[in-house]
Amino acid sequence: MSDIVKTDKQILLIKRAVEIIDDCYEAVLGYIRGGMSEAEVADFIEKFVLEHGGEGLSFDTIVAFGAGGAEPHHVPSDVKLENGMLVTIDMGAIYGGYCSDFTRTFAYGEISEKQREVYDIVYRAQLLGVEATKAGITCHDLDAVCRDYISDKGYGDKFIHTTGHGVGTLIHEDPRVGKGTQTVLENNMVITIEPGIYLPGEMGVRIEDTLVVGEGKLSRLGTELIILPA
Ligand SMILES: [Mn+2]
Repeated sequence: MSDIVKTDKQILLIKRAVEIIDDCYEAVLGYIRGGMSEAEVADFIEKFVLEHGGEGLSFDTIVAFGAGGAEPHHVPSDVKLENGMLVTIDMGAIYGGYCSDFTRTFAYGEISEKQREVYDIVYRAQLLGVEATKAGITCHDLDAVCRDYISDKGYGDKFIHTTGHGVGTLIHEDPRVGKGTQTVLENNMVITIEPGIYLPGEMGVRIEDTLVVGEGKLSRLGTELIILPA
């Protein structure tokens, strides 16, 4: 595990790992089609990362269609993409020994009011968490920013993991951005903000960025809902 406060050089490596994954996500949006399986999309991601300077994946890529999105650690399967599904992709690249971590959920075709509503809640919670990521806040309080918003909207019991974690040479490092962690954020710590809502058998939404404390989120990609035509 790397030190909790990163050096400028380490941060440059993480930024490059984020750039590779931003490029990869844009490529996925151009590649994905109805009838493809989760596993096919995961294979595309691995090839893309390796062909664009990544030394490897930070962790096994998660590609989840529809109800699969309700499992935070879903393993890509032969389930096929159909109209009306939400798609969650959680992936990271390693560059110079350092990891990136990135999740987006997007819509394929026509989605329901409920899917839009759940997306909007996670979207707003994640923006609040990104805004609150500043030196001086405790990890407990930062977790509460996302958790309280989701709870106020009625989905508190469906946000079943911590808000985030440190990132470095390992994909999960200190600090744990969760309830009870009294670590105070300092500039040049690198953490994720990744709230989610999971409705078993139905759907899930997670949105994640990697951030440098004192600098903000590293991805150039926004988090507004993208709807790909079916
Ligand atoms: Mn993560």
